[in-house]
Amino acid sequence: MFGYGARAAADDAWLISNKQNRSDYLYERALKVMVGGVNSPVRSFRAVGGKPIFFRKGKGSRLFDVDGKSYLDYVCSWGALILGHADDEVTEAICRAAMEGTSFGAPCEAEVKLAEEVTERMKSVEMVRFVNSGTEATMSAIRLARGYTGKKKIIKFAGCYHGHYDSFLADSGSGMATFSIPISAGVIDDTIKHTLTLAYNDVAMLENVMAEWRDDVAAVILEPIAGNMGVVPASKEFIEKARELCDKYNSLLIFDEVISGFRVARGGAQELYGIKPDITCLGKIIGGGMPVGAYGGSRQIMKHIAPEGNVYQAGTLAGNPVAMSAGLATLRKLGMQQYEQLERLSYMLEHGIKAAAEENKVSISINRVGSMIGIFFTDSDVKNYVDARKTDAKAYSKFFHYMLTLGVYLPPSPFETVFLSTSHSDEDIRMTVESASKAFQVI
Ligand code: HOZ
Repeated sequence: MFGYGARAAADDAWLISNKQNRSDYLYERALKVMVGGVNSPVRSFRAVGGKPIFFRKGKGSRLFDVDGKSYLDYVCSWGALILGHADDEVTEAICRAAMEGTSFGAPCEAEVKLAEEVTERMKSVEMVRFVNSGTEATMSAIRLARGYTGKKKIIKFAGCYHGHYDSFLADSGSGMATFSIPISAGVIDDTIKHTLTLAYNDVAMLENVMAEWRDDVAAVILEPIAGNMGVVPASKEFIEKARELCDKYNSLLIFDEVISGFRVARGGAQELYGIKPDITCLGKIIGGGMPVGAYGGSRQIMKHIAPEGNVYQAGTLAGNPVAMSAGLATLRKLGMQQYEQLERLSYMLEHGIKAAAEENKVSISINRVGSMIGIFFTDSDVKNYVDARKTDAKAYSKFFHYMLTLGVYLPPSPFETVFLSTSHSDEDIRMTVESASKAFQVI
């Protein structure tokens, strides 16, 4: 039936006779061989209940599950797919690169081109080092900041998520928020004692703590537009103060733009705020859907990394031609017109959902920056993690499942971001708002 060969034919016969769908069947098999049936916690649906959906393919704004049902996708591989699924040019770039070899473990042309594209777009980034995930990028950025400054402490903010490196796994967003895990087991006190976690957007707290630890802070790391506690943008005052204090105390300012980089503007969130961080961490979009990460900054800082300096970091698949080509094809398609289109559609979605909620007397609060949207089921503004946690998680779950039955795939957690792609159409948005309106009537 699906053309998967003899095993699939037998499976199909079994599924039909047992009236079971293929997604549930795969989930059962997955549970036996993969922890929670998944390879990353949030996608398990544990936060919203029910079973995760197994997908067969994606094209444009749509995902198709293994049972043939299609969904409008607002996860977009957690923001990586800004052009939508299987964009023709990105796919072609991947295939062309793969046919000439997937990894050389040696330099290639595509990595030079992608580095040039990134440094041209982000003025604070003169040099870049490619890695294979956002976690690697932030982990390496912290090592660089410590090696460069000779200091130990890092300041981070509750609700921001910087990947799963030990130093970051306290009061963090994404899966840690979703599953209410304050500090990950396995992270030892000796490591976490050098992490100071403060309230996001709290200028006074940052000033006080920086003054208290004035000689010890290697870096302040933040998501300028937090996308892992829902969407919570930093205030301009907060970002400016972080820059000012890092300069004052000789600490490095690290922007984690793994999500916001090249999503909210051509030059990332730093372009919107007009602030230059010392180190920028990237991921997602710069891999065009392939695994990737990067960190970059001024020549002066970056030259401390090996082989020029003594901060060590390495990677077998780093800069591989497939991921580099996919990222390059993606960035080259992202000009002003694409950002304007994303803004227009995202505005339509934001206002459509707000109006539908109001009509149905459902309290929601929406934060949006470009094509990043956070929907909170609360009537108060959301400016930090404490505010974000006031969202009615049960209402979100009901909303999520109702939307799913209507063919709209939202993030399976109230603490993640709704992403749009350039493949989403006006009609997609209209259909989504209509669905939201129906969902608000029943939740
Ligand atoms: N941490 C990512 C979301 N911010 C990925 C979640 C997942 O795939 O489960």
